[in-house]
Amino acid sequence: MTTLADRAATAVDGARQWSRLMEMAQIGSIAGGGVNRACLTPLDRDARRRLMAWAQAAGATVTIDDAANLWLRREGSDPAAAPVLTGSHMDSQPEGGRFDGIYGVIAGLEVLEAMHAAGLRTRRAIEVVAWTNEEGGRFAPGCMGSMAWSGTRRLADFADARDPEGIRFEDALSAHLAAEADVPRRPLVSAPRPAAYVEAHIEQGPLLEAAGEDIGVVTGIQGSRWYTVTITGETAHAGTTPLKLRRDAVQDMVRAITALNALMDDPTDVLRFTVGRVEVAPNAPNSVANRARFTIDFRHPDGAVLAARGDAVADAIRAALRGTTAEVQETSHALPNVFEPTVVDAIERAAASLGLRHRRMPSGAGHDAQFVAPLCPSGMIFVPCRGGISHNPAEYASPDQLAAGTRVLATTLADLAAA
Ligand code: HGY
Ligand code: MN
Ligand code: MN
Repeated sequence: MTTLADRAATAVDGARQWSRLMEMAQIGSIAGGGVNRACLTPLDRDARRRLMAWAQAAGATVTIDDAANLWLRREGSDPAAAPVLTGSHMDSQPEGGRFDGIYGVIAGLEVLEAMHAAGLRTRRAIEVVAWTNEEGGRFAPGCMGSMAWSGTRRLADFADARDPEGIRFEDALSAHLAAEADVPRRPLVSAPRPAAYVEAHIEQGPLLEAAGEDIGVVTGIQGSRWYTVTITGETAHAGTTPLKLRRDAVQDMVRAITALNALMDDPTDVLRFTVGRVEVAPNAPNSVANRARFTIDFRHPDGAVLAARGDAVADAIRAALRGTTAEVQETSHALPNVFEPTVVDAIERAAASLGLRHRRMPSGAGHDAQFVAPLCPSGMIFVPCRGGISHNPAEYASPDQLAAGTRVLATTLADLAAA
């Protein structure tokens, strides 16, 4: 006897999903086959409008909340029951790929579409969410939409975050909400909270492909701490000022990063330490820099390491400086999380029922799921991506790999929405 979950998985149309992903990939496309689609931009709004139209044609209702999180809802037979939630993000890195984030949103839409086409009605409503600013590539930190929705941080905490052009997050958000004023609004904190959350995502690492497996059943997400460091010195003439009199912000930034490399040294190569953004002022070849600003992205699966080394960042920087001063601002701090068994087990059952090769594995990348997990049973489904490449235009997953992930998602959501 085929169950509703079986019928939902069977109704998933991999070609339709691929076609939509390729259509989304045209919005902000860049050389090398990738995308540059930053949050709260006209490109982001173009992609969202396309998603809204597809969702409405599939019988879903569309709303947005005060953080511009975008919600697609398929009603269940029991209006009083808490919904089951899926989704991911639509924003990309500046030199991002065609699948990071957007796959999880399109996969959620595909499940709604499959259920609509097959005339399937689950007890619980199913909602698909596109979280605002997961990447943090424009405004740091990332995951602002899911952190504001879950109450991890107040939306107001992000107001003064600025993008590389100096635009404030609050101003970009206000302009975006005005541009989407025709879309029905829902409260940022909506009741009831979801019964469960499942996010489909490319692995962004090499393990599944190397093992010849189809599905990653994600057990948890490593912790991360982000900082913005501003070093202030004094600008001076490059030709006349003796080095011993200089307060050179660039030279001290180099000294600070060298000290951080020593602090973050890990012979086992488990720890992740990245300086990905550097800004210099006055940024002229023949003026000594009076300001150097850089970001730190530090990650580790062990909360004790994350605390010990993360708490030593500011002192390590200040001890390295020669004549400048440093402001060290921690912009986000996410503890390592372990997903509780409810959703993890459901994903594993779904992968097994579809005859897919699967493994349990942690996530090295951060995801909105880590901020949803404290509110409801959560989990993630990984699909392999070529060479583990991500945050790179060469990012790739095949139509069949993505369809397999979406069939696992459909089965899992149907299972959870019947519970
Ligand atoms: O940075 C991350 O881990 C995510 O891909 N935004
Ligand atoms: Mn992502
Ligand atoms: Mn990403």
